Amino acid sequence: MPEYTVIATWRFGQTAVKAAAELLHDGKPALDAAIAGAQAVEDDPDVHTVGYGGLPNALGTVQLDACVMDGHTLACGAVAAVENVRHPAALARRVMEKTPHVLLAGEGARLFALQQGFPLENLLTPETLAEWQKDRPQAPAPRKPEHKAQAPDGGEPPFSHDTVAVLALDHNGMLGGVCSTSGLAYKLPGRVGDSPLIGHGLYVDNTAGAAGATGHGEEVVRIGGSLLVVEAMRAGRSPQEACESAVRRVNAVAVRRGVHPARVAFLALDRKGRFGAACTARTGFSYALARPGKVELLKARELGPETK
Ligand code: SD4
Repeated sequence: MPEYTVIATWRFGQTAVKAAAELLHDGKPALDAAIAGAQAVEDDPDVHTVGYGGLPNALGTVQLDACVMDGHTLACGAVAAVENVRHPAALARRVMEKTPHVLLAGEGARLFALQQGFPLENLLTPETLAEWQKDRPQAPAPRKPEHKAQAPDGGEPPFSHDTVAVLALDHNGMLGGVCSTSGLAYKLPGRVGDSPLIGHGLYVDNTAGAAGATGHGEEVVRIGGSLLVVEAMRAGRSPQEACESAVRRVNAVAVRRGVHPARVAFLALDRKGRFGAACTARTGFSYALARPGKVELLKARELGPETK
């Protein structure tokens, strides 16, 4: 049997890869493992950018985005701007398995959750409520992306938005992936980023590889980020080269639009278990890796617009 491999975004990705590795170790499918990994982060109230305890939108409501994708069948499902559902990745899987659709949004996603037996709950914690009350915008206008919340790595620059993307390769050589987030803190109600959009926040295809994104969703969507990474692997680039090529594209577009610096990161995994990650300058992106017998936290290569 080939070795399993699982990678996940940010420092809290360690929680995800540990949970996913337990399933992969037992021979479970990649998608099951990736969802279990994301769910462990969704459940963590101290992660203020994913699931329960995620920072709310401008109105003080937590709206979550998530998607899942199976690399063998290209089956996929997603939910966007869903409220009161703690496990949006699991709900995205139900969209994939129980409906003819790919994406359910807002109230429709919440009603579907109810119909599927998901409990509806308040996702604000005392901490995120206090934080929102303190920083409450006067009008429901989008805040600048840089917010004074600390980066999960405790380093510069401050980030108020981080997504968990989990990419897994199982013993059968199958790839599966998940992306789950509360999106930008204090976003406009109804704002949807890259994370629930197949091809943007996540793309998984056994015939080429898997990729996930984190960072400013608008900049990821603009370039079709994760699909771009996967197609670069299909064209023969390694996962590392593919991530770097997508970051270069983000940088070039941001410079062209005069909005530099964009803060975006990609990670990628192929069926040989090769992986890679890259991010734009000063993003400080770290990611977690689990393979049999080891869990590591790695730093992604940073590329500025001037980097060749
Ligand atoms: C979004 N990409 O909603 C997500 C947020 C994120 O690091 O990943 N931040 O735009």
